[in-house]
Amino acid sequence: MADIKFYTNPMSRGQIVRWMLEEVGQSYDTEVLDYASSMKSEAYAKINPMMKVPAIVHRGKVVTECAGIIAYLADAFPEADLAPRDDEKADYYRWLFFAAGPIEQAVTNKSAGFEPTAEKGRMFGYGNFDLAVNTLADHLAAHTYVCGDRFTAADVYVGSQVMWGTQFATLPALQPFLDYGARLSSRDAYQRGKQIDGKLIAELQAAAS
Ligand SMILES: N[C@@H](CCC(=O)N[C@@H](CS)C(=O)NCC(=O)O)C(=O)O
Repeated sequence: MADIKFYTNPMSRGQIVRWMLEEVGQSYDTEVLDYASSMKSEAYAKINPMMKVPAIVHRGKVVTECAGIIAYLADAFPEADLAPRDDEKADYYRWLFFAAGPIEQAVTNKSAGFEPTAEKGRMFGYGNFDLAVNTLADHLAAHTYVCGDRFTAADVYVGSQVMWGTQFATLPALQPFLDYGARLSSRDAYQRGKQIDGKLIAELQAAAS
């Protein structure tokens, strides 16, 4: 049994954590949960009372929230060299939280058909969709990775948001997003994660047909 237990569904944000687990290079056990049944079971509610995936358990501690899991794994396995160095911390925390807060909210609200009025924008952490999205795009246009020249764990989260968003058109296909996505998707760990989840998706589809 591996030290890390990973609860996921291959068609979920769990893909983000899968990529990070592959970057970290530690062994982990995967438990695939079904949206309608095992994710809503009493047993899983004890792990994540939100009854959502992903979640990990490591050394008896539960971590949920993709961005939280990614930052946790980067710290727990320093040998992977994905946690920020001192001079990277400002960018690392700033953009990790920006992607998990304002960007995620801007995208999900817009996808759900809701956009705050200009006046109400003051109440929303992201202000308005275009402002939040262009702020991130401007940073990525000027930097190879979130923290500059070096890939860090923040890129797993920010990159996932960007790649997912441009692929499903919930984010505009801005050139800085496309270029950044191309840099990240050529990583071996990203490709391995995709392959594992792709195989799991195929198995689930075969079992359902
Ligand atoms: N804030 C959470 C969001 C997790 C989340 O919404 N997961 C979705 C799948 S992508 C889920 O489990 N949905 C099932 C449900 O709510 O019933 C994170 O970042 O991990």
